[in-house]
Amino acid sequence: MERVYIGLGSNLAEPAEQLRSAVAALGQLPHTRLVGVSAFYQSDSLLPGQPRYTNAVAALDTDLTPLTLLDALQAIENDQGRERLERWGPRTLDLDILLFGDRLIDEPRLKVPHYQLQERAFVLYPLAELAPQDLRLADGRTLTDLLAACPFVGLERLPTD
Ligand code: PH2
Ligand code: MG
Ligand code: MG
Repeated sequence: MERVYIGLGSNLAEPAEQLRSAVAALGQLPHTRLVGVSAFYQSDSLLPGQPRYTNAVAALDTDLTPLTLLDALQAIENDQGRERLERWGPRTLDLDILLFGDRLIDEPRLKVPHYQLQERAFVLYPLAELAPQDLRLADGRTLTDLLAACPFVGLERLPTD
């Protein structure tokens, strides 16, 4: 089994509900165990003029291959009404593979680590709730280093229930 971190995001159609449904679906994936889910965080979209996003991170242990997991995540996105009209358009559900063990993956369909992991507070702070602070990326930087370079600005951590 390998530890995988998934970024969840939604800015359409009751985002928190979308994330809760997605977490339930992640818990049903074959050959996979859902290990943890962060709190939900709200923030403005990186692209102006879109509704605010709700984001979270989930930790999985899986025996699936990266591309099989990607297929399964895209099936969950589609089940929850994801329409792929424009790159970076608003979406009911976005499931991104952030980290897959310590693998570096550079395939047309999948790049891991996720390319903007380092700069995105809405990824790093929920990730830090689940991952060890000494988690190290391929460039040698730890999660602690990344957090220090990425202030907790514009994020609202929602109360957990
Ligand atoms: N995802 C995007 C574009 N902008 N902004 C926030 N706050 N959260 C996201 O997940 C997000 C975004 C495209 O994937
Ligand atoms: Mg994304
Ligand atoms: Mg995506």
